[in-house]
This record gives sequence, structure tokens and C-alpha cells, in this order.
Amino acid sequence: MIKLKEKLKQKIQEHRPRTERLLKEFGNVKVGEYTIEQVIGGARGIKSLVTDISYLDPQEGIRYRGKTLPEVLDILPKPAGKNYPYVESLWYFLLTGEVPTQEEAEEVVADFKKRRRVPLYVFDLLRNIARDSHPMAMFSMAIVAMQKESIFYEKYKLGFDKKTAWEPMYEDACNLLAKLPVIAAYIYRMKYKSDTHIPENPALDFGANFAEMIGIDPPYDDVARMYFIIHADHESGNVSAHTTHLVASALSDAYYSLSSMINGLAGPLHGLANQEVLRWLHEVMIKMNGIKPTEEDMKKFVWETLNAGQVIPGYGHAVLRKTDPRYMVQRDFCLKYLPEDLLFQYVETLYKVVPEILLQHGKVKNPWPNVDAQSGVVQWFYGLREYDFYTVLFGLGRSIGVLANIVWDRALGYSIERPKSVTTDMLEEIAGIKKVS
Ligand code: CMX
Repeated sequence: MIKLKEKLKQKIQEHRPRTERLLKEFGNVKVGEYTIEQVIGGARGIKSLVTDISYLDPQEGIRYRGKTLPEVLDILPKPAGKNYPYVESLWYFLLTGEVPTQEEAEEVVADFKKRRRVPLYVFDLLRNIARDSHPMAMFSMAIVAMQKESIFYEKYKLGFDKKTAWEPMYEDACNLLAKLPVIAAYIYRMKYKSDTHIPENPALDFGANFAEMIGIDPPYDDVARMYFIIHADHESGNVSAHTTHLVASALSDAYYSLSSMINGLAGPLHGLANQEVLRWLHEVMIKMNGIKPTEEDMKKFVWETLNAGQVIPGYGHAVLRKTDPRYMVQRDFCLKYLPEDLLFQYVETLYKVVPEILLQHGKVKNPWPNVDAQSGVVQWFYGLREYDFYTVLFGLGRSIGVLANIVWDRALGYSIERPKSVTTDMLEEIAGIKKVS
């Protein structure tokens, strides 16, 4: 058993009594109250999920295991000579809450390499899907196709044991996560690089192997690590994390759960927004004949989009009320490595004009940019320009957090999800405007 799994086992044993005590002794203590607006409005702000892996503060943004993103990027072990941490070290950190030593991180790197081989039938399947399918649809299908590999499912058939169910879930999560960069790179090269492929490199870690298989030279390996790490988790209520948790709560295995997550992430109000930002920017670029717009020009384009009843992709958030720190990490990266890049200049001009316009527009609760407003610029600069692939990158990163979460879901024996619905008549009665007969 590698050190990560031993440590996780110890952490689970330490944590279980806390959850058990809360349930047994304090189960009927009120957490909060909620309103009709929250019931109709997507359960916004209703506290009904538990995770210790990350927490999203509306003002400050995301913390993983209590640490801000700059802290996480600073403290986790990195490959020799690289600026960004091993993705595998984040996996260790999210699962255990402890920063791995270099040796512990590299043990996970070695473990993931052993789990990387993708069954041939996955490539056969991908080759038989219409080539113009969206890469997120391909990614989702490839993941669910591997369901027959699930160790959790096999163990379940022998008899479900609530106390040990986390172990096969952990094995599935590691097996699946290790394979995702290989699958994503295959989809990318098949769709956009004339179906030519680059074999995986057993010498490389998660991020670097993905970069090489995609066909982009260093420092893109560091870009990939940074990207995957900052997209990994955003507590449990967003569509991708919640979907994974919901599906897994029925004791569906990691393959079913993660495939569903990818489907949720593919929505334009969620992960697909990174693709939509680039599409929007390119429409502006065409209108500007490639010249950098003035702030006045940019204001005009933003108002045109709003007046057409469309959202400004990459702006707004259901929880955040400040600029997303994931936006800032990437903005700092751009200021350091590509300050003169034209696309970055476009995004900077947007940052200057959009918040004020959205405030004037008067609908949004948060006029500030989210992660998706900035992420495509970095990818575009380093040569990954097929922007309908960007949400696959997001999906790869998000898999780290949501898989860590469902391992803990099984460790703590969380229940099958089943919120209650009401009818409109009932809401009208609660509001005091109608009597239900
Ligand atoms: N441009 C224009 N209008 C916007 C807007 C934007 N960027 N963001 C929100 N609004 C509108 C909403 O559509 C809503 O309008 P209606 O009342 O007509 O329905 C109103 O402002 C209030 O919305 P809100 O409470 O501020 O935001 P929500 O919690 O409902 O939605 C989000 C959050 C992210 C879906 C929304 O801000 C949005 O659509 N943003 C653009 C898409 C985007 O960038 N998504 C990525 C989010 C990050 C991620 O998950 O990847």
C-alpha cells in the first residue's frame, strides 16, 4: 500500500467519529432557513452539502484544505526545475489535507504511471463516434465506456460493506484519473491533428505527459499543471461537483459519476464558458480587424451582447462576489509571460470595462470575472487554439477534486441524495396567496 493510501486510511478513521457524533447527538440542530426565491432559484445558498476538501468564500474565493491557490501552488512538491507542482501532489493534498513530501508525491507519480494504460476498446469507441462530435461528448463516452473496469462495482456485487467501500472507490478514482490525460490527448490529436498520435512517455508526470501527448513543448507542461490544479475543486454545490456527488450517492461507481460530471460541465453557464469567451473574443477581433480595441470600442461590443439578451461569458458567479482568484492566478501568469499578447490585451480591456457595465445593466449579483474569462488566453498563446477543446481541459482538472470528494463520500457513508420537491400550489400556500383545498 503506498503512503498516500495508508495516510488516507488513518485520516478516515480519525474523521469518522466527528460525522457520527454530529449525526447522533446534534442531528436535529438547525443549519439555516431558506426562502421561496432559493427554492425556485436553483437552491442558491442552501447549505445542504458537506465537504472538507475545499471551501468557497464569496469575497476571498476558493481555498483547498484551508489554503489559498497561491499558497497551494507554492507549498506542493514540484518536478525538478519546474515552476508548478505535480498534479499528483495535489491529489495527495486534497485526499489527506497534508502536504506530501517530495518522496510521497513522487510515489503517487510512480503509482499513477502504473495505472495509465487505457483499454484499446476506448480508442475503438472514440474512432467510431462522429468526428464532428463535441470533444466533451467524446470524453464523457470514453469514461463511461470503461465502467466495466470498476473495482467498486465488482466488490459491490460480492456484498456492500459501508466501512470499506472507500477503498475500491479510491482504486477506481486513481485508475480513472491516471488515464484521463491519455484519453483527452487522444481525442485532441484525433480531432484536430489529422489523427496523428504521440505515445505516452513513461518518464513523465501527469501534466508533462499530457503536454507531450498533445504535442506542445515545455513550458506548456507547467501551464498544464497550473491549469489542472487551479480548476480542481470549487466546493460541492457547483454543477460538476454536485453531479458527481449526486450520482455517486446512489452507489454508482466513479466511472458513471465522472461521466455525468463531464456532461454537466459541458453547459455554457458552467465549464463551456471558457470556450464561449474565446468565441466571443474572436468575433470582436474580426469586427476590429485584429486591432486592439479602445475601451470605448469594447464597451460598445459588451452592450451589443447584453442588448441582444446574451450573457457576457466569463463574468458573474453564483457564489463569488469578487474577482475570482483563479482569474488572478492566470492574469499574473499572463502579466509575467505574455504581457504584450494581443488576446491578453483584449481580456485586460474587458476587465476594465465589463464590471461597470454589468453594474449599470443592473441584473448581475457579481460583475467580476470568473476563471473562464482568462483561461483561454493562456492556452491560445501556447498553441492550443482549438477552443472547443478547452472545456475538456477544465474537465481534466475538475476530475481531481470531484474524485477526491467521492472517495470521502464513501468513507463517511454519506446518504443517497433526495431533496424534497413541492408544487407551485404549495408554494403559493406557503406564501399566503392561495389556499390548497
Ligand atoms: N452577463 C449578463 N448577464 C448576466 C451575467 C453575465 N455575465 N451573469 C449573470 N447575469 C444575469 C443572469 O442571467 C440573471 O438574469 P435573469 O434574472 O434575467 O435570469 C441575473 O444576471 C442574475 O444572475 P446572478 O444571480 O448574478 O447569477 P446566477 O447565480 O444566476 O448565475 C452564472 C451565475 C455564472 C451562471 C452567470 O453569472 C452567468 O451566466 N455568467 C456567464 C457564463 C459564465 O461565465 N459561466 C462560468 C461560471 C464559472 C464556471 O462555473 O465555470
